[in-house]
Amino acid sequence: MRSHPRKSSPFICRSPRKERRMNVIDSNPYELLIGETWRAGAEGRTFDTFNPANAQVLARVHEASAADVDAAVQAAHAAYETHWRKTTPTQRGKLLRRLADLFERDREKLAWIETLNVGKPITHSLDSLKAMPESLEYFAGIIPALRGETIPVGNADVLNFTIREPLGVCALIMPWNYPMTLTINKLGPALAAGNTVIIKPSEVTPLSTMALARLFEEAGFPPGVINVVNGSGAAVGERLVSHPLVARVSFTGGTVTGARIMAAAAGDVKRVTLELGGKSPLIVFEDAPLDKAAAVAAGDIIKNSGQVCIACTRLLIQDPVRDEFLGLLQQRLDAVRVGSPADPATEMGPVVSAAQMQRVEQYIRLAGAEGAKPVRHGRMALEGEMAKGFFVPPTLLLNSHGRMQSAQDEIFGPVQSVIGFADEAEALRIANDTRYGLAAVLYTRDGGRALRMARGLQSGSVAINTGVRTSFDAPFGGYKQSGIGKERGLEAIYENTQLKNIKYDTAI
Ligand code: TXE
Repeated sequence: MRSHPRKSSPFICRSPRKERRMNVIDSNPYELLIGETWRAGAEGRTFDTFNPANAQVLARVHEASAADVDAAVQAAHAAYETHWRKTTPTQRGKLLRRLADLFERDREKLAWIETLNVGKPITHSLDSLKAMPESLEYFAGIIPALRGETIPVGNADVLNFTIREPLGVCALIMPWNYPMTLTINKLGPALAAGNTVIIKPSEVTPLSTMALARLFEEAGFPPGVINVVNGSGAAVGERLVSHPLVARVSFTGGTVTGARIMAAAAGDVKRVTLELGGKSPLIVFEDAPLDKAAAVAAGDIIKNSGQVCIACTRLLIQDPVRDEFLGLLQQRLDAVRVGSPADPATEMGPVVSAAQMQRVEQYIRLAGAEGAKPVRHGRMALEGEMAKGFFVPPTLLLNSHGRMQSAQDEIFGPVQSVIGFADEAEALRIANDTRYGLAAVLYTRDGGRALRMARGLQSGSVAINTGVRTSFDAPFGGYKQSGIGKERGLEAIYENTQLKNIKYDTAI
C-alpha cells in the first residue's frame, strides 16, 4: 500500500459553476510519487503554483531534492528489473486500457484543472483532452507491432533474426503549454514498450499531472512503474537527465533547454527525443480560399494564446492578395473574446505566467523597434480580479520581413509576423530561412505547386489546405533545431525500444 492516501479529491470545487470562482485550493501541498509512496520532498521545500487568469496561488507543491530524484530513479529501475520488463503485451495493454477508462471518467475534472493552472479556455481544455483515452488505447493496441524479423543471411545453417526490447528507465520532462496531453503522449508509448518512467511536470503547471498520477494506482500499475517528481529544471530536471540509470530522456520544451538536456545526456550516451520550438509559416498563395486560410491563421494565434509549438506565427502572404487576406484576418481577430478561461464563451485566456507575458510584450516592442507595425486586436473582458491576470491581446506584426528577430525567434504568445512575397521561389526561401523546422501550412488550389512546396519545405510536418493538427496515430517531430526523433504513431513505440540482432548456427 502507498502511504498517505488522500481521502478525497484535492480539488474541492467540482462543479463548473463553482469553478467559475477560479479558486481551487488544497491546503496540503501536493506530494511526490516515488515507488509506492506519496511523500513530501526530503528537504521539506515547497513552491507555489498560480492561476494565470488572476495571479492567485492555486496550490503548494512539494519540491524534490536530489535524494528524492535518486530514489525515484531507483524505484523505476527496481520495478523495471524485477517485473515490468517481463510483463506480457496483454498485461501492459490491459493496464493502459484501464487508465484510458479512468481518464474518460475524470476527463471533465482534469480539463478544469488544466484550465485553472494553464489558463486555457475550458472549451479548449475539454476539446484537447477528448482524444486522450483513445490515444492510450491506441498504444495498448499496437504493442503487438513490436516484432522482429528473420533475415536471410549468406549461410543457410544460420538463423538470423531481430527482437525489439525496451530501454529501461525513461525520464519524461514536460512543458507547461499542454501538460496533460503531452504527458499522455509520452507515457503511452513508453509504458507500452515495456519501460518504466519518471515524469517531471513543468514547475509552472504541475497540477493536472498530479491529478492524473492518482489514476495510475487505481488503474493497477505496480509501484515504481510510474513516478512523479516536481521541481525546477535546473535542480530536479538536470539531476534526472544526468542520472546513470536513466536510459532515455523524452523532452518537450524550448530549444535552448533541449540543447542543455542533450549535452547532459551525452555523458553516458542516453537516447534523447527532443520536441522543441517552432516558428512555423502559413503560406497563402493568390489562388487560395482566403477565408479558410484566414480562419486557420486566426485559430493558431487564439488557441492556447499562441503557446503552441506548431502554431503558424509567420504569415507569408502573396502580394496581390495581401490586403484582402489581412482584412479577413483582422475582422476575425477583432471579434475574439479574451477573458475568463472558465467562461464557456471565452475564446482566448491569459498566457501562462507573468514571465511569459513580459517576454511576449518585450518581443512586441522589439518588433516595433525593428520597423514592423504591431496592431492589437480582440475584445478584452477583464473585470475584477482578472485585471491582475497575464493577458496579452492577439497581435499582428504588420510590415514584417523574414530576417527581423521578431520573425525569427519563437515568441510563444498570441503574436504573428505578417510578411509579403512575390512568387513561389521567394515563399520557399523565406519559409526555410529559420533555424526551426517543426510545421508548415500552405494554401493553394494548384496541386503541382502544393506538392513542389511540400517537398521543398524543411519541416517535419506539412499541411496543405488545412491546419496542422497533431494526432496520436501519426508521427510528429521536427527538422533542424525543432528537435530529434518522432513522437506519436508507430514511430513513438519504436523510439522507446532498442533492436537486437541474434544469430544462431543450427548446424551445431
Ligand atoms: O521552457 P523550458 P520554459 C519554448 C517557448 C518558451 C520557452 C521557454 O519558446 O517561451 O521555451 O519556456 C525543464 N534539465 N517552449 O523556460 O526551459 C523545466 O523544468 C532538465 C516550447 O518554460 O524548455 C520544464 O519541466 N530539465 C515548447 C521543461 O524543462 C530542464 C513548450 C520545459 O522548460 C532543464 C514550452 C534542465 N537543464 C516552452 N531546464 C514546445 N516545444 O511546445 C528546464 N527544464
